[in-house]
Amino acid sequence: DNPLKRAARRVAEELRGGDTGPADGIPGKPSPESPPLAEPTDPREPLPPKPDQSGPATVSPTGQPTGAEQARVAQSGNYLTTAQGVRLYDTDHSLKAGPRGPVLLQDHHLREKVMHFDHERIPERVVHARGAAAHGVFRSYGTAASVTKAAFLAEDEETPVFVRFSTVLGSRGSADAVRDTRGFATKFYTSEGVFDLVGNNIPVFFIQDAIKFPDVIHAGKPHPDREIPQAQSAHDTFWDFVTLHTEATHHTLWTMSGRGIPRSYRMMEGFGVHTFRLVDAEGATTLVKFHWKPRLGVHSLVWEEAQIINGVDPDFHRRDLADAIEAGAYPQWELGIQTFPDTPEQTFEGIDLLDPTNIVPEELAPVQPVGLLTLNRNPSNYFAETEQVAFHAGHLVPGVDITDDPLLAGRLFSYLDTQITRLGGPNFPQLPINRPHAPVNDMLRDGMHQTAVHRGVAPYRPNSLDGGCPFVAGADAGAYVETPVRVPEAAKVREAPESFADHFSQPRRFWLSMTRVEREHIIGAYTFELGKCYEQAVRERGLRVLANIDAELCAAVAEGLGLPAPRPTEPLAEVTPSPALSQLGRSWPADGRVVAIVTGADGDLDGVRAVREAVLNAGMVPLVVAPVGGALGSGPEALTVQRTYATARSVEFDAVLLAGTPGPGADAYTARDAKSTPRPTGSAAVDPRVGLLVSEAFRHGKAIGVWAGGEAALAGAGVPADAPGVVVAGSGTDALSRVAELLSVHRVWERFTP
Ligand code: HDD
Repeated sequence: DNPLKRAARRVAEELRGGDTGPADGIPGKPSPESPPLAEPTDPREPLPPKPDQSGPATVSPTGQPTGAEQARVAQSGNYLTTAQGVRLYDTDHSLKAGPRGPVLLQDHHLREKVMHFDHERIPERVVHARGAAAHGVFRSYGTAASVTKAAFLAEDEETPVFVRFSTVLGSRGSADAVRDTRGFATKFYTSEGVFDLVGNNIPVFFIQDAIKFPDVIHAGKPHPDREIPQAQSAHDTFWDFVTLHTEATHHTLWTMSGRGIPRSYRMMEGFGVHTFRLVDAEGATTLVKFHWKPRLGVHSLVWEEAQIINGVDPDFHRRDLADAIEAGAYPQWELGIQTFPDTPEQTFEGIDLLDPTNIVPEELAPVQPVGLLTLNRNPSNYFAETEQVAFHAGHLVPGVDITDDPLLAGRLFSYLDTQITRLGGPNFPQLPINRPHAPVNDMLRDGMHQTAVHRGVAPYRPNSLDGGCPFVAGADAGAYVETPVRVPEAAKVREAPESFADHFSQPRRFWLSMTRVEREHIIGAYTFELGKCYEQAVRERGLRVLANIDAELCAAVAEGLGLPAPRPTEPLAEVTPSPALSQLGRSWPADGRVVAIVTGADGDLDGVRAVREAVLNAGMVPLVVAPVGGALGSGPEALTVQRTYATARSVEFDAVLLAGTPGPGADAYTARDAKSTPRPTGSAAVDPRVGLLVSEAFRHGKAIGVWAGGEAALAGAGVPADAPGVVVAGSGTDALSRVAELLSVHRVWERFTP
């Protein structure tokens, strides 16, 4: 008679396909005739990989098994076994002395199962813990062959790659759309060994010397006493550090701009940050900076949208990347290089190339395209690939060398070192995702998690017992030979060069290069972040830093904080703006953009069908939003409802189309809905959830198209039908064609500037 037991019995029965109760005619609810949900009893292999997970190479050019091939090691045969391959007849019950008796210690299956589970987690990355990744291919144009002998940059060379995007500050389970720098790390499995380009979506860094990395990260991570706030910089310790340590000013300004809240990983630039040295076959060298340029343009969220996303869909960027690849909308970036003569000063137009807080404006050194990256395959297993991939700034190939940037030097130590803790020992290069596609013969032996069975008796050189193998190569046989760069004669000191002391001219250039609307967003970001600090001294110091960038920026933020605007402590630099830094002013393909088609139960169904087709044909993603789930219409013409008024939220869409929307009393908004989303007073003309969707889309600068009576929803949401970017059309397809034009510039920017 225990009610809990009764409920459990009923659930179990339902799962087995027993009496499910009345179907109520609700689409999707199992009816008594539905097939039972019982477990299949025939043994079968694991499901085959989805199309996007079985893309190109499962075997590398040199015959090394990669990706899906690896599954064979742990998943062959049809029967459940122990880790030792012994078949099991039951994995649901511990071995007991009678059904009600004590569990026996001799249950080796229980102990193995729980022991393995207890150790399933590994330490998350100390920074960049949260990430999403994809496989792809890099095709080189050959344009860099004049400055480097690197094989992967030769003409038409195709190289498999694995790219991991990440946030920096948050833990592995934190949200995607936080204000932060994004990691953009690429592993090239080249024919000459692995090359990692471990970059960010911001071309400068917070610090000029790696010895300060623990300081900047301790300041940015949550406060050590309460471990809050998670995954964000809007707190006292972060602003305390970056305002005392003014070399962080340039990077901080970038994160306060739209770059800190990207719309999608697919719409971010990537940067190698440091200056690298390319080497050609004759040994001639060129200094370069690496850039990734996204085909879809660089686009951002707006702050309110980002905050809502973090609650509504914390996996926003991860989902967007995986969905796009699964749909075949493969994201692409061009790799480009800015080149500079390798002079002893290592400066270009007065800019110190060894200072990682500097950029070189593209107007002074254009970015020259050298190849195309296409991401075309989702990982098959998050842990095995995205989590276990190990990048290292020191994974270099012949033709790519480093410079004396002191930030880079420290990274060359840190990335190897961190893997020892994270991946449990020195053999992480043997993990499938980290394996080079070039032959490996390394004389490294033993250690934790050794999986190779090495042969021979002489893992040392010179030897005669293994016939002298392995041999060392010369440069002509592809050896990595360090460039014999002359080291300046100098005393050992803990000092930075004088040129590293300019902390404000580059931030000022960035600020002056922004359009009006971008500046307003930057002002909003500083006002929010400094406004979240409790310490008055930190806020005031924040304003003093801003005064050294620009008086207008400082005054606007000071006004928001209710504090006086200080005067600059040093004269403002004379700088020429770099229009290439702005995200506005061009148009881009709208591929993969998500368009909501909102309709009522009695909306224009033919119109919805036609516009849905048109959205698909334009390479975008249509999502039909209706009062409840299931289908609209019936028979073969029926349209599947992808979002309901209850599950849709504006932030998921780049544009909204309204095909007639139910007013008050329509079947959509039931008494039950009213209990969870009370109707706000004054908007009785429209379902409040549609009203919210439309008003948010409007506030966030998104294009809105209406037809067939959708105007009522505009009025109900308080959106004027003649506002910029609001299209009232005679048909859905007309509305779409105007909306698609608006999407190519990302947002209706006029809405942000009164
Ligand atoms: Fe770093 C991870 C990018 C400076 C120490 N870093 C890491 C990742 C990216 C970057 C994208 C994630 C890689 C992945 O997806 O697995 N880091 C940068 C950039 C920097 C930079 C662009 C400056 C230009 N990093 C930097 C310094 C240090 C580190 C100065 C230490 C002195 N970074 C690490 C690390 C991480 C890491 C602790 C954490 C997990 C890992 O390496 O594998 O070693």
